[in-house]
Amino acid sequence: MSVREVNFDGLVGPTHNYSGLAHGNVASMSHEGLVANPREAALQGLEKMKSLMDAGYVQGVLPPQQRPDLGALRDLGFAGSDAQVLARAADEAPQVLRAVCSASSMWTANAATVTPSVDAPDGRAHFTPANLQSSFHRYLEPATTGRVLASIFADEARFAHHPVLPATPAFSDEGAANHTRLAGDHGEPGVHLYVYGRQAFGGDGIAPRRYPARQTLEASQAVARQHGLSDAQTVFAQQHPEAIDAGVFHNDVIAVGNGPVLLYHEVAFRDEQGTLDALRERMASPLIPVRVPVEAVSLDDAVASYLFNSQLLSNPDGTMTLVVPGECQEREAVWRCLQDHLLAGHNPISEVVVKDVKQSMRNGGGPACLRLRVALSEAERAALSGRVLLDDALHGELVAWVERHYRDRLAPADLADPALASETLAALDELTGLLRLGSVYPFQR
Ligand code: SUG
Repeated sequence: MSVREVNFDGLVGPTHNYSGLAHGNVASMSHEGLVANPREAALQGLEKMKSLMDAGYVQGVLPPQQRPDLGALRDLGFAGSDAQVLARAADEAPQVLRAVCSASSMWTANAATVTPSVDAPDGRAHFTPANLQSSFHRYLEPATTGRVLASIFADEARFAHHPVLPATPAFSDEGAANHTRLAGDHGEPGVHLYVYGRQAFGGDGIAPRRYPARQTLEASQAVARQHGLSDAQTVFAQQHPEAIDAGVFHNDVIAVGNGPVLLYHEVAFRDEQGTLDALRERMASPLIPVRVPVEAVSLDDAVASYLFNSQLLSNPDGTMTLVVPGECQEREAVWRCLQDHLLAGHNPISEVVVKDVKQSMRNGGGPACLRLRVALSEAERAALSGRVLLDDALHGELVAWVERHYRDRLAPADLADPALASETLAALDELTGLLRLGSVYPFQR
């Protein structure tokens, strides 16, 4: 087991709040204006990381971003001191202020798409930060994401970093949330399943009508091309438009795969059979599809519970553990499906672990959204820069750091408070020291 999957969770930032910024994300839209608890959000995330580390999985951590993004406000013409910039934005463009305060970088499944070294022709692991151009608040992330990834995966002999795709609708890219690598084992060559919501150029025009499709075929193809993947290693499948219109804004809200297992809802793919056939044709090991039919879990239940936004983790004995959000316990059909269909079925899933990530869930981010998976060999893990692999000491220091710096109450009206901006900068400055990341933030440069 020299190659292991490392889950890099995003640390929730001090400005975590509910601003209703994500059109098509039912949870974000319905929780707009709620008072958030950034401290609890960060501690829930750290508790998930710690418990997975304690269970023997390799756990990494990625830092939050600098918010409020005062640079973005200045680019948009707000001038003066930091306090004046914030006050003017709050007065003249409250929606813009909310966007530049979002802690959305916590959902690191959208940070980048990663190809492990075993699949790349040059034997290096490849990274492309997602452009996240679908929404203004997330479009602000890739520049810092790129710097963070370059500072952690710094060894050029082992890691390759690609430019963000052109931030325009035709190349709309939301990263690993729409990408799944399937292989018999993490160290074996894998097949890459890219799921897109719409085709920008040509195609038959079938796309969602109600909510936006955030990933294009052209973006997925460009990422695969950057990483040097061949046709024999890739499958491009269209997400079912009905699913997007029901609130499935990323494929990871309706499917999750790991190793040879693909757990998916009947309405995940526009062409279910064609997708499975294409995977089977390419995979060296037999694919293990685990299909959840509509009769077992409706699309609405899938979206409300985030059953498929679970982490599917491989265990050394070949079994798998499914880490589900607490909301799965609250929906009877979903809980029954977990017990009767998944745990009792003929598949490697042998354990269900429930995690409380409610603060993130209210913005549409479940356990799987909170992590970026990177399969790394032992030598690659040893070559990481910074102090980003979790151990007891780092966990303890991060908990203390959160307790020292985070508020336990944040309403959208608090975002204009200049004290929040200075508190955040002080916290992040300390954090880069703790994680030994160097100067990754605009205010440090
Ligand atoms: O992009 N929510 C995020 C949630 C991302 C979840 N990620 C995955 N499925 N991989 C989004 O929709 C809401 C922020 C707000 O409303 O304040 C938000 O951006």
